[in-house]
Amino acid sequence: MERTFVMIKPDGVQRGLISEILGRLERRGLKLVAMKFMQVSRPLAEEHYAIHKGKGFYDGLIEYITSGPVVACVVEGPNAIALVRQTVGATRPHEAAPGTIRGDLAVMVGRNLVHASDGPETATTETALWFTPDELVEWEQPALKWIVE
Ligand code: IDP
Ligand code: MG
Repeated sequence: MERTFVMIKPDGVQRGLISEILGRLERRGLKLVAMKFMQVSRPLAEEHYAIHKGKGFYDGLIEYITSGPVVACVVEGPNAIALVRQTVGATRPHEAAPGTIRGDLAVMVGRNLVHASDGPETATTETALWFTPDELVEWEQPALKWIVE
């Protein structure tokens, strides 16, 4: 079973879209294994977005992510990484398909509501960056037998 890291960015929290965004992932059939509501420190934001350092939007991105609380999560499921990226939609909301979170709820790349790991490597490193191993909860979800064959 695959796991991926998801974060509702400060605009999602400020706009009251936590339940809307988490609800879409929950209803899709993904299993929550970790979640916390937190203010992101500058060092954490810089490490999380290290790959974008030096790009024109980097400073604004760090300001954005540290501007208010976020909801950090890990979700699990078959092909969870691809499923979540698909449900989140394209980076630029005007290119995101209707039915996706960004395609339905956002208009600008700099306020695109949610982060999701883009591959197995980032899913692993981002999960380890945002959560300690004991924050990942092992639990049984009987309804999963109706979702995962
Ligand atoms: P992703 O979030 O879809 O994986 P990335 O290309 O990894 O997209 O970019 C990370 C984040 O940086 C985006 O979600 C967005 O918040 C921000 N970002 C990317 N490109 C731009 C831009 O051109 N202007 C402003 N912000 C940007
Ligand atoms: Mg990315």
